[in-house]
Amino acid sequence: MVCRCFFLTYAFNRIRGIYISITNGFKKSNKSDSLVDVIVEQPQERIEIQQNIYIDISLKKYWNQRYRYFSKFDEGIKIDNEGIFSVTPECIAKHIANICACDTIIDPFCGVGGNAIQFAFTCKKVIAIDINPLKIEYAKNNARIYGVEDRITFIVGDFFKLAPTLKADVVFLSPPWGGPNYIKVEHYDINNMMLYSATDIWNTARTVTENIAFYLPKNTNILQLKELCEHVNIEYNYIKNGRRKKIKAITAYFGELAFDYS
Ligand code: MGP
Ligand code: SAH
Repeated sequence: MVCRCFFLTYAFNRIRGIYISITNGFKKSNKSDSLVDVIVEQPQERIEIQQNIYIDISLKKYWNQRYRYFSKFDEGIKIDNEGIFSVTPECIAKHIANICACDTIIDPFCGVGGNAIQFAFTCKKVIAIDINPLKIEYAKNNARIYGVEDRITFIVGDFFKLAPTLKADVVFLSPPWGGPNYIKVEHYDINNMMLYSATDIWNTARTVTENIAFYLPKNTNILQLKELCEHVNIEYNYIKNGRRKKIKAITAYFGELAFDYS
């Protein structure tokens, strides 16, 4: 007989601004005569961003950098787990926005808006797309805090499906890299380690324009970028902390962006 024992408890305690929630995971019992799935309680501490918005405590190193991501963080920025480990630091987003300045730019993986907000200061029109409606809700909120909500067209959708309907001068690509573990390999394979292969993303973007900026892991296998297109300019994106410089990511520029960039 297969019996399934299912119990779920949810405890919620407040300890000095940090909340503790109890999430559940399955553990198979080692009884040979029956298959019993027991839910094991695994305490997961969470950090409260705003009322009812939390991120996992395991992402604390990103939380500690929140003002790097959004200098106006305390004015009501909304962000989630994926948002906080993926957002482009504000000074890097500003820099990329200056290089990508144009009439119409598309940010097809906009997340919580780190790049889209900065594009709104340098481009006439910004189209910000994300497949996750919550990201678009947060990106809109965050754009409002920076006073640029009205200058961005937000779309919930799948970039690969929307691409044939899009027109723009520049496409900026900041896709999911597979989470914080991207750094565990020496040479990050952009065709096999991301949710979508870089070649697929790049080929889709090229149906819109040749002017592409691609934000990628700092350990990216550079040869793979050259395989996408011989003419590419690769920029290392550093952040200064006092006298120390720390590399955060790379940006590859293609098309006229590669010619313009010096
Ligand atoms: P990181 O290397 O994971 O963390 O991310 P940290 O603490 O800045 O680096 P450390 O070396 O000091 O430990 C660096 C930056 O890469 C983040 O701020 C994001 O801008 C970007 N980034 C990281 N991830 C996991 C993603 C991702 O999945 N997608 C995108 N688009 N950007 C990411
Ligand atoms: N540059 C952003 C972070 C992007 S994170 C910032 O600075 O805030 C990558 C985003 O791509 C995630 O929010 C994820 O929801 C979105 N995404 C994943 N697949 C997608 C798809 N097929 N189409 C559009 N967005 C997608």
